[in-house]
Amino acid sequence: MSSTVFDLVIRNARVATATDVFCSDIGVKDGKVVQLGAGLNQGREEIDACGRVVTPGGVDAHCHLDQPMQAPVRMADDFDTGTRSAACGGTTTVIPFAAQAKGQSLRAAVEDYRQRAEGRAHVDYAFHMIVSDPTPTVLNEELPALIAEGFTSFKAYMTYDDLKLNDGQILDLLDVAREHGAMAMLHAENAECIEWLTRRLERAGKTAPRFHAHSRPMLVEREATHRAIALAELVDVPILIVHVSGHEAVEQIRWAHGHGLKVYAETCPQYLFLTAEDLGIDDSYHGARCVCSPPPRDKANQEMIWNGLSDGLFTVFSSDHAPFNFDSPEGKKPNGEEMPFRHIPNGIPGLETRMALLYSEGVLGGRISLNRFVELTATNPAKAYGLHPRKGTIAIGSDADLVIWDERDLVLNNAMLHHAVDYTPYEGMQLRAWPATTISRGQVIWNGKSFLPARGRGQLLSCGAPTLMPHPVNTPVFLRPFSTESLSQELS
Ligand code: DUC
Ligand code: ZN
Ligand code: ZN
Repeated sequence: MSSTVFDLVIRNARVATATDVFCSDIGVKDGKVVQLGAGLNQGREEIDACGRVVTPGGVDAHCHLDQPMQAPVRMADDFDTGTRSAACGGTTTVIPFAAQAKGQSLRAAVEDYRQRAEGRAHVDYAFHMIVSDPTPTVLNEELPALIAEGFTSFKAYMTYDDLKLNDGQILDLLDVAREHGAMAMLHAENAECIEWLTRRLERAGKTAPRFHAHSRPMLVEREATHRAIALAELVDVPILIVHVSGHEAVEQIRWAHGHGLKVYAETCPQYLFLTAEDLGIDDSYHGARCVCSPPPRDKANQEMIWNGLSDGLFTVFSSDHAPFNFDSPEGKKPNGEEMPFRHIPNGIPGLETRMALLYSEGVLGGRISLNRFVELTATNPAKAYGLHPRKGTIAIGSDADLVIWDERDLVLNNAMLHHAVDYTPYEGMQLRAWPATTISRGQVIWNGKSFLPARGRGQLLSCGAPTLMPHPVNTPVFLRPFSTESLSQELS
């Protein structure tokens, strides 16, 4: 290797992986990391990291880009603006959702989504599927074939009228995940409870944005989380519960871990940095900006989520970027009209801010280690969705997807962001770090000041089987209510 001419050498890096922090140069050739060590040969291009932290590029395993919506609602970010924004925030792999509409073939949904991405992305991407219509053809033919082709994860919804599945349908899907080695992601909120509460609120004239949070209390998330865990136990398959918002769902996941069940969990910045008060303390419409599901909770629950990040409960930290403009005919306040909360598009932008928020408050705030930051934002999402070790780490042979971190004070505002959304929910927040450089497969695409477009360079990644280790049983193992082992025998 001593005669290698590198395309790029990053000198004097403080390299952080999920397990180590060490000082090294990083030699890059043909888009891959090919050498780590001191005093590497000259590269065609050189960057001096000056002792700054270098992490793997972020893997945002839960974001929504250009996902078809019911007219007139439309997502503000497509693969161009979404991946531009990701890159400027230190994320070099995104995994958005190819969503099946009811009555549509799953294959057609994936093909449509492939075309939406084609030639537009600045960073690499993979797709999860959203299965909303698990017909026999989907279960027996399309899904197994798509998993074999490298689409190895799917999301099932327990709420939203146009997406939700009943327990039997979820069991069928989990069975396919087990048989074919896919990762099943569950959106856990009880649809019936939400509808019942929503109607009551509407009858009382309580339709302002803040009542969105009243319609989805933690109980509805707790119940559905418990049910999702039970369904997965019945089928004996790992699941990943997405966007966990507070302590009631956390307790269910701790319970599952205590019983040795393979339940992984994801949380998102909105559950650390927003509360239900951001949806409004009075009936003003400003809070529509922060309407997302599950809704943000309160300060005490933020602490519970921080605890889960630091003690290993959570496996993945994603943005759940769901980009709707506030003031636009296609957004939250269409043509200036204030909508009842039921009709406000659910979701907030967060692709660009995910990494810096966690680095600032988590790492520099002393709540999590640098290793845990890397694990949550890059390594584990890559493992969960079969992209590791190509993505999510800094190792010989992995893609040279890298972030050099600038530890400096800054005030977040929407004007500095690169998404196509007209607001950020984190406007005015003090941050303590931002990516100085983002490198995607050896190419600098963000230099701390300017975005260097690489439209169409992002590749569709083929995912393998999940490679996450089972969650450590770190709470006492209780007596199991029944033996999954004997159940699996009955099922096989
Ligand atoms: N909730 C979701 O389930 N998806 C997109 C955004 C949101 O708020
Ligand atoms: Zn969801
Ligand atoms: Zn989502």
